[in-house]
Amino acid sequence: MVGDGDRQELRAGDVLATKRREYDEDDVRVRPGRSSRPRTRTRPQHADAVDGFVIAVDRGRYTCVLPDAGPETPVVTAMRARELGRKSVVVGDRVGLVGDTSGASGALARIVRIAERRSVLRRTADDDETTAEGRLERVVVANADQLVIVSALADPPPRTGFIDRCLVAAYDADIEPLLCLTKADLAGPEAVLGYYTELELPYVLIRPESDLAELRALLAGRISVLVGHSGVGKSTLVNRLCPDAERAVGTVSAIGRGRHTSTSAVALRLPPPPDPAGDPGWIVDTPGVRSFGLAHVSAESLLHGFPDLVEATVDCPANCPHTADEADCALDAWVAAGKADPRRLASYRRLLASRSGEGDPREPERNPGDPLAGS
Ligand SMILES: Nc1nc2c(ncn2[C@@H]2O[C@H](COP(=O)(O)OP(=O)(O)OP(=O)(O)O)[C@@H](O)[C@H]2O)c(=O)[nH]1
Ligand SMILES: [Mg+2]
Repeated sequence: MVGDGDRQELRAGDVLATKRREYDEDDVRVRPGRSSRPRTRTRPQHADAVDGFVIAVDRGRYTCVLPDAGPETPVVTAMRARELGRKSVVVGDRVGLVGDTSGASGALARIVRIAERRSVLRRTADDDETTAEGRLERVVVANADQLVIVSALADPPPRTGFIDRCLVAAYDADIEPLLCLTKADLAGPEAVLGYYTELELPYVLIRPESDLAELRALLAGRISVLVGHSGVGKSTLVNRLCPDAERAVGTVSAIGRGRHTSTSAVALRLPPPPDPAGDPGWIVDTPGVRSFGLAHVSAESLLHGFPDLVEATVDCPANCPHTADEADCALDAWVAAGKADPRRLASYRRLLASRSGEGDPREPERNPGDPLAGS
């Protein structure tokens, strides 16, 4: 740095030198870059924010629990700070909270930060990216470790196409799938399990009086989200897992469709495991969905939901679309050689077709071979 004293001396001695001094880099006033400009007004630091975990969202109110809260600690109700912009806050989000986090009646906190998400489970209203519905993307839940795909074995009948879609969503979001087959008292699991033989897909069977120890062990220490059609028994299962949950349970109508008894996603703390030091984990009950739109998943990523087919594609020509009319697609030979179930290939191709706007939009997840598939 040149001090003022130096400058005085130069000015006194030589005009040219003074001029040259004007161009010295020490004299250049660099405008602070955009990123380094303090933005305290629009982006407060909120160093005092406390961590919260979002367990429910209802009309702009977010129910959060603090990290060390026990089951008896009151929950904190919060709203989103305006500075979050359009960023949505969903169940499973880990957030920063300021304001009144006492949980006292009427107290309201503010969510000022959303932590980076470990995983994001999304679905779209339909499969076609070019329609408004296809672009309408919903984040179902953030930070889930496990996707529990709940399918009843009867009433309503299982739909392997729906399960296949959930598998695509799970693998795409880096969430481990678990197949949960409910109402095993009404029908056997053989048909569904047979369809997934090559997949090594973990599964549990649930009947009204079944022991849930195996499922509890799979849920311990993780955030698991239940997805499935309406009426398959998600809330019934949550009530059995968490006796204090008191989730509303519906009736399944004569045509085998539930009535969407649950209307929003809610995370519930699982009871402590036998090892009290262990983290019991969380289970998220979600409202039944009619379909699981996959417009947000690229055609290439769809294949990740079909690990039983992936290996075959190394023999496909470059940029193979894997469609049935592609004569050189190696998937046909793979299935013909008995290395995968032809119904799985058909299901994959139905998904490919559905993404490009073909296929039957009314029954996108019903595969031939499913019970009632032809009706
Ligand atoms: N027979 C039999 N019925 C069951 C079983 N599990 C649930 N149910 C019945 O299925 C119906 C629907 O159960 P819910 O738990 O409300 O289903 P849900 O998946 O939460 O439905 P939505 O909230 O609408 O998505 C209820 O009448 C339950 O009693 C089961 O294992 N066996
Ligand atoms: Mg429910």
